Amino acid sequence: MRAPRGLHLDYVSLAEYRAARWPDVLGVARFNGSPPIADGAERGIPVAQVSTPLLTATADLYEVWRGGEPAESGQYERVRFRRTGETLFGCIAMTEAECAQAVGHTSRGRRSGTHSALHEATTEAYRQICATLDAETYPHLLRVWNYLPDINRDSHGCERYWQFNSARQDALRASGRPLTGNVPAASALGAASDSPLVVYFLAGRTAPAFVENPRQVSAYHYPRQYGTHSPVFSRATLLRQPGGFTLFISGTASIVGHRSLHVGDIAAQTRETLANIEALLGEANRVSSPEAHFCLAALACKVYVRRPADLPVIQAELNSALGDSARVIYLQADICRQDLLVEIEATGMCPLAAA
Ligand code: 3EB
Repeated sequence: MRAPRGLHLDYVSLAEYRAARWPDVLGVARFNGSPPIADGAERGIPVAQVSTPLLTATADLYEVWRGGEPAESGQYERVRFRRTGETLFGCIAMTEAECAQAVGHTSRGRRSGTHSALHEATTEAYRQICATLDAETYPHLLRVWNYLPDINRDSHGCERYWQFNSARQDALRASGRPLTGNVPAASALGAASDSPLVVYFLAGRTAPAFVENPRQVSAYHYPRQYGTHSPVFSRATLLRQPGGFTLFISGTASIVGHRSLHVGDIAAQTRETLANIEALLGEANRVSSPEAHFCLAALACKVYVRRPADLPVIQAELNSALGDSARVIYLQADICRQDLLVEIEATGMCPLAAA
C-alpha cells in the first residue's frame, strides 16, 4: 500500500463495495433495507446494523470507514472492533430486553430498580466501549454515533433521550473521562421500536482538537429544560493524522443559542442547520489553516429526516447550498427534540501531501 492516507469515509452501494475490494476497511454501518455484507463474517469487519430506513433511490447503502493502512480485528466483551496503529472503529448493540434482567424484577414482574432498561443498556454499552478503549489503548473518543429506539417516547417520568443522556454521562464519568470540553463529536437519533440500542464509534491514539459553534450554547452546557443531565458531545472534532485531517461534524440542527428555531418550517430549519455547519467550518479552518481548508460542498453529509414527506424541500435546500454533485445520503429518523424536523451530520477529509 502507498503512504498513509488518513481516515476516509465513503457511502456506497453493495455492488460498489464489492467492486472496490478495499484492503483497509475499518468498519461499516449498514442501514435498514440494505442486505448484510458477507465481509463482516469473512474478514472480521465490524458492521453496525442501524435501524433507520434509507430515503434515497438506491435500495442499499453502506457507510464505509477506511484507515488507509492494514488493519486487524478484535472483540472485547460485546464490542466488535477493527484497528490500525492510529485509529479504532468499534460497534456494539444492546437490547433493552437483556438489560431488563439487570434492572431487576419483583416476583410480580415489576421493576424494582430505579432506572429504565434503556438507561441500563446505555450504561452497559458505554461501560464496554470505555473498557475496550482502555484495554486496546486508544484513549481518545473522536466520534460516536448513537441510535436509540423510540427516542421521543416518555417512560419513567421523562423522555427516553433524557434517560440515554443521564446514563451516557454517568458511564463516561465512571470511566474517568471528561464531561465538558474534551468530549467527542456525536449524533443521537431515533431508530425502529423493536431495535437494540446501537452505538458505533471511532477512537484514536492522538487527541483531536475540539470545536464549538459560536452560534450555539455548547450541548454540555444546555440549561436543565433540555434534561437533568446534559448531552456529552462537542459540536465537532478535528483530527490531524500523518495522512491528513478529518473533521467530524456532530449531528447539527436548527438550534441557535439553546433554542430550536423555525418550528414547523422545514426549509428554514434546513437553512439554519447549514448556517450552523458553515459556522463550524469557519472555526475548524482557523485551527487547520494553512495546512487544510474545509468547505461545505466537499463534505460527506448524512441527513436525518423526521417526516419522509419533507424530503423534497430538504433536498432542494441542500442542492442549492452544496451543488448537485455533493455526497449526501438521506435517512428517516426521529430527532432528539420533538420540534426539530431535520438534522445533518458531516465529515470533511483533507489529505496531506506526503512529505
Ligand atoms: C442538538 O444540537 C441536536 O446527544 O449525542 C445532536 C448531536 C444532538 C448529538 C447527542 C444530540 C447529540 O442538541 C441533537
